[in-house]
Amino acid sequence: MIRFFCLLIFCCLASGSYASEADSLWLRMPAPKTAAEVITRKMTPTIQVAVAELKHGWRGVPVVLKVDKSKVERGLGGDGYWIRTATDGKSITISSIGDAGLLYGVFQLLRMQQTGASMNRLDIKESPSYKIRILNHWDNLDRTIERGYAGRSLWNWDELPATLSPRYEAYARANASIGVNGTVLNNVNASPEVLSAAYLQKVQALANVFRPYALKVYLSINFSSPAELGGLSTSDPLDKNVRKWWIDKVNEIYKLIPDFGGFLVKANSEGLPGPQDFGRTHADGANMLAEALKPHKGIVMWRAFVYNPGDQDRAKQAYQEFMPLDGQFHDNVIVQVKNGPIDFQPREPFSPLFGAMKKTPVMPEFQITQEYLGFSNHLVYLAPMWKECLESDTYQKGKGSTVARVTDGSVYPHALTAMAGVANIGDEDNWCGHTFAQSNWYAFGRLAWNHELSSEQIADEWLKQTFPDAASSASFLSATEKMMMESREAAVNYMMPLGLHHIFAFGHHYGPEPWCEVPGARADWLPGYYHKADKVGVGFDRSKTGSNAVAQYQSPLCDLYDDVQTCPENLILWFHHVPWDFKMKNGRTLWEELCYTYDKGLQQTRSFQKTWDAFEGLVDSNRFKEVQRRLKIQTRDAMWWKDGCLLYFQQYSQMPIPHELERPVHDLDSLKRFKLHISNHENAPR
Ligand code: BDP
Repeated sequence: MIRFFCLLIFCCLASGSYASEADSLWLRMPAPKTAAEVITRKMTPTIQVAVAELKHGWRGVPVVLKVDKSKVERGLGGDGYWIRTATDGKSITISSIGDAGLLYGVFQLLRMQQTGASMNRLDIKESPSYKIRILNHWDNLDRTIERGYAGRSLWNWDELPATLSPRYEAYARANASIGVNGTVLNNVNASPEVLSAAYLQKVQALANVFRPYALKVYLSINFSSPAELGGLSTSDPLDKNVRKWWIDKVNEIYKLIPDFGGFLVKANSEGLPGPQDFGRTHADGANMLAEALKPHKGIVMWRAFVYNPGDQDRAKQAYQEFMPLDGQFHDNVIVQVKNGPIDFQPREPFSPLFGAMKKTPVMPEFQITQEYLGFSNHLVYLAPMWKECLESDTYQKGKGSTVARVTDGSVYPHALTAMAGVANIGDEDNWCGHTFAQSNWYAFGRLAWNHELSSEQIADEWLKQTFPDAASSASFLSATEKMMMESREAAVNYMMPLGLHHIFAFGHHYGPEPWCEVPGARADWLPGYYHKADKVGVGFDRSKTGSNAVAQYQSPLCDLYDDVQTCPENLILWFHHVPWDFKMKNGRTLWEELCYTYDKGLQQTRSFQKTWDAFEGLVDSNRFKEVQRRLKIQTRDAMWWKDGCLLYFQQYSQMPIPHELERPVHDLDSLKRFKLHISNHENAPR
């Protein structure tokens, strides 16, 4: 039952759209026998959703939803909430200054119920680590998805705006449940057409569905849109007509979508147009857009993913291009920086731009879709990887200036803070391809909400909500959590241990091809550029005597990384060209360590299979078989990686694979002849 103290704005309750799709993912709440009692003074579309969620899933004392502008709530901000049990224990109040805060509070309460948290005397105040918690969809208008491995795009542009798939609302609900409050609908390699009048109508239809869930829509734009879509003779950001074109376009967007979030921009990167085409800077380009968006409170997320072919170290380029611009961006611009200096590799050091840009807000971009981590075939839980970056100390404002703290507004008091994740969502039934890939969507949202949550806690929450039946078994919970927690390091071990990076097959980034050579291809798109294997050793020398990328890090990191003896071993080949017989800390040679680590990765995938198989019967058979099938692929791939890389590097090291390790089962020549890819996986030589 719902009681309204005052005005009744909406008389019918939320859509009742809890179709089977919506009840999937981590939102498998058993319907209560009797609907919960919810008391609210105010009704808005967002509060209506909050009420419906409680009625759908809450089994407890009446809940009071209260928009409250008093001091505590003001301190928590519009998305923050306070959940507390009444002194007599007979009700729970969720209060916030904003409707969105109430919705997040409701989802928190439901999550606690689902995960068996203690409900005694609640007194929980939360506000998010980042103001903007945003998914970046790399979805094209033809419904293909760049680096997407879970089917086609959710957005059925042909049918929009007339037909609204129920999945749109289910998507918004899933995001709201983890605190994601923004979504960029289209690929950073953007087509100008997305800004056409026809597409904006479609975008408006999606924005209308998402709005009650406090999910704002943003778009990636193509910098040449004024010329390509608008027919102007130039897209020069300092040209008067170009600036007017953007102002008009932005006004047109806000007429349709009054709460439109803003633009994401990839410019002068990988061949895309940008301000440098006209002799202007990134700041000139970003500020032009920022000015158009400013009156509407819109923002610009300007990406720092830039590098040009040439002989200099690719890892240094973003820093070189962006540092001189620090302080030149308008205050509604935020620079979006990938976690590492190259490109979402299984392990990278953090990007040196974090903390170094002090006068400009900077936001981390993580990749949820597993472009470099086995697509949707490999079980790789990514929270530990993102935490590794967030917890890295940049030392830029003394000890403790972690990536998290230099981006969340605590070290530098920027009003604009954000975290982006490149989505792994498609139209496949289970949304993400691999059931366990859903945990990465979940973990992204949870970390953007609270970057202090541990990876273990997030895994635990996700497992309990995703497998509510199986997770009541303590052994299922501890074994699958252990598997998740190990999985990222396992992937590093069987793909690119010790700081190796980018030794993937050309183009698709699935299998290993350290040998890959493509006549005429850009050097920095080929593995040899990164591993630099020769008779002496392997690895990229970025020390002072090499490319000197170490100099981009603040002391003491620059010295720590510079010295091969103090460089962390898990990054040693990132920063150094290391002789094959170099003595590692455990006494093995580099070559032996490489062999042991590849082998360890393979053994870890085998142990994942064992873990999972033990739970047959506990997990519903569809999901059980799907995960089982993918774990087999993962193990076969790990074997392929290990054999491919070790046999290839052995040509240079000329050293034996330690005899106690499993022997290779492939020949290098047969591996070289075959392109291991998701689409022809089944035909791979065994
Ligand atoms: C790389 C991807 C490419 C993206 C690019 C980007 O391979 O498809 O367009 O990043 O982030 O990782 O812009």
